Amino acid sequence: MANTSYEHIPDRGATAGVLAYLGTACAVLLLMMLVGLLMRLEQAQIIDLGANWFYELMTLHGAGMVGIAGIAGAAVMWHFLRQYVDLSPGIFMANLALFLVGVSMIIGSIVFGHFHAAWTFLYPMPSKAMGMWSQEAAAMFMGGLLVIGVGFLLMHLDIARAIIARYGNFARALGWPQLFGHDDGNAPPPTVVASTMVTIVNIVGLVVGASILTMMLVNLYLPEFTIDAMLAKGMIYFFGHVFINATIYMAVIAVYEILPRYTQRPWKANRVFLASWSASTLMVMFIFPHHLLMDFAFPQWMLIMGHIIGYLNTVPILVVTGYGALMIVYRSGIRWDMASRLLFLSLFGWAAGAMPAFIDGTITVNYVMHNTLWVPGHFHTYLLLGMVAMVFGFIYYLGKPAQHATESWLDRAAFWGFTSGALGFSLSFLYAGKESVARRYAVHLPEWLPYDRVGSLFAALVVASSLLFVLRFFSRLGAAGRDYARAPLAQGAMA
Ligand code: HEM
Ligand SMILES: [Cu+2]
Repeated sequence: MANTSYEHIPDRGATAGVLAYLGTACAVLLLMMLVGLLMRLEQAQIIDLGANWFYELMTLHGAGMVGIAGIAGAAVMWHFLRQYVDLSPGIFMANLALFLVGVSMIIGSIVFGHFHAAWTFLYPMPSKAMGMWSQEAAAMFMGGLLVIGVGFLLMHLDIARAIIARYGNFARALGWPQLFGHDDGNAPPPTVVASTMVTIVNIVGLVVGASILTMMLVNLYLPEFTIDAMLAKGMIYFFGHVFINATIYMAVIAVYEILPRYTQRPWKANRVFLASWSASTLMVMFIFPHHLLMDFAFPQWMLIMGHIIGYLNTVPILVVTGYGALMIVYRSGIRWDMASRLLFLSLFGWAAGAMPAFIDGTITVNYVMHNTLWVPGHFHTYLLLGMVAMVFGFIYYLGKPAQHATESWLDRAAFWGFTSGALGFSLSFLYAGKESVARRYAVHLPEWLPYDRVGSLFAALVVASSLLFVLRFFSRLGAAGRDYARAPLAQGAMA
C-alpha cells in the first residue's frame, strides 16, 4: 500500500527567495490576524479601542491581508513555475523588497497618520478627511499601495517574459492548440496554464490600479484635477477584485503540484481543464461589476453582465479542480499528512466560500445582503479556509523532513483548531449577515453582540492554531542540518 515515492516527480527544492517570501507571509499574516481579532473583540464590546482605531485597524487589516495573500500566492506560483520556465530570482526579490517598503509606508500612514479610508480608498474619501488625517497620510497610504503594485507588476512582467520565451505566446501557454485543435496530449502543465492566466489578469488589473492611484495622488495635491467618481470606483473594484481573486489562482498551483507527488498520478491539463482556465481568464476581468450592483447609476448592461458572469465563473475552475483532486486521491492509497490534509481542506473551503458569493451575486439578493457581514463571511471562508489553507499546506510540504516523517499531536491539534476555528469564525459572519448585521461598523447593536462574541472565540482559535503552524515552520527553518535549499521531499524518497 501507500506507495508514495516522490522520485519520479522531483522538486528542485525551495530557494532562499521562496523561503523569504514565506517567512514574510507568515509574520505579516499572524500580525494581521491579531488585528482582525482586535476588531472582532471591539465589535463584541469585550475591548474598547474606540471607533477611530477600529477603522484604522480595518484599513490595515484589509490592505495587509490582501497584500500578504498576493505575496504568499506568488511564492507558491514561483516555486513551481520555475521548474518549467526560466524566472529571474533578482526580480522576484525586488518584488519582496518593494512590498516591504510599501507595507512600511502603509503602516506609517495608519499608525502615525491615522489614515482610515479602508483598503478600497474610495474616491474622494482620501482627500476629504475632514481633519481626521492629513494629506500626507493619504499620500503615504496610496503611495504605499502604488509601490506594492509596481513590485507585482515587475514580477508578472518577468513571468510573462519567461512564459513567452518557452511557449512562444500566451495562447500556446494556455493550451489553445490542444483546446481548439488536435489534443496531442502535449498541453502545458497545469502550473503553466494557471500562471499564464494569473499573469494576464494581474498585469491588466495592476495597470488599472496604478492608473487610478496615480490619478488620485495628483488630485490630492491638485484638487482642480477632478476624477469621475463612478469611473474611479469602477477602476478600484476592477483592480481589487482581480488582485484578490488572482491570489487563490496562484495558491491552487500547490494542489496541482503536490497531490500528484503524493499519489504518483500526474495531473494532466485535459480539454475541460484548459477550457475552464481560458474561460475564467476572461470572466475574472468582466465580473467586477458584482461589487457595484447597488450603484444604480452604473450602466445597466454592466450590472447584468456582473450578475450573469458572476454565476458562470463560480463553476468551472472550482469544479475541474475539485473533481480532479478527487480522481487523483480516489483509491490512490494516499498517505494523509499535514500537507495533504490542508490541501484537501482548502478545496472544501474554496468551494464552500464560493457559495455565499453566488447567492450575493444575484441582483435582488444583493440589495438586501451586500452591506452586511454576509460578504466578509463569504470572503473569509474562501480566503482563510481556501487560500490560507493552501499556503499552510505548501509550507508543511516544503518543511517535511522526510517522506515518512510523522507529525506530532500538536500539529494535528493545530489542524483541527484551524479548521473548526475558521469554520466557526466564518459562520459567525455569515449568520450575522443573514440577520442583517451591517458590515464595517465599529459599534454594534446589543442584539448583535452574541454573534460577535462567538466569532471572537473562534477567531482566537484560528490565531492560536496559525501560530502553531508558523512556529513549526520557523523551527524547521532554524533546525540545524536541515537544508531547505535541497529538495527535501525528493531526498526523503531516496532515504
Ligand atoms: C484570524 C483571522 C481573521 C480575523 C479574526 C479577521 C477579522 C476581520 C474583521 C473583524 C473584519 C471586519 C468585518 C466588518 O465588520 O466589516 C475583517 C475584514 C476583512 N478581512 Fe479579515 N480576518 C481574518 C482573516 C483574514 C484573512 C486571512 C484575509 C485575507 C487573506 C482577510 C481579509 C479581510 C478583508 C479584505 C476585510 C475587509 C476590510 C474592509 O471592509 O475594508 N481577513 N476581518
Ligand atoms: Cu469580486
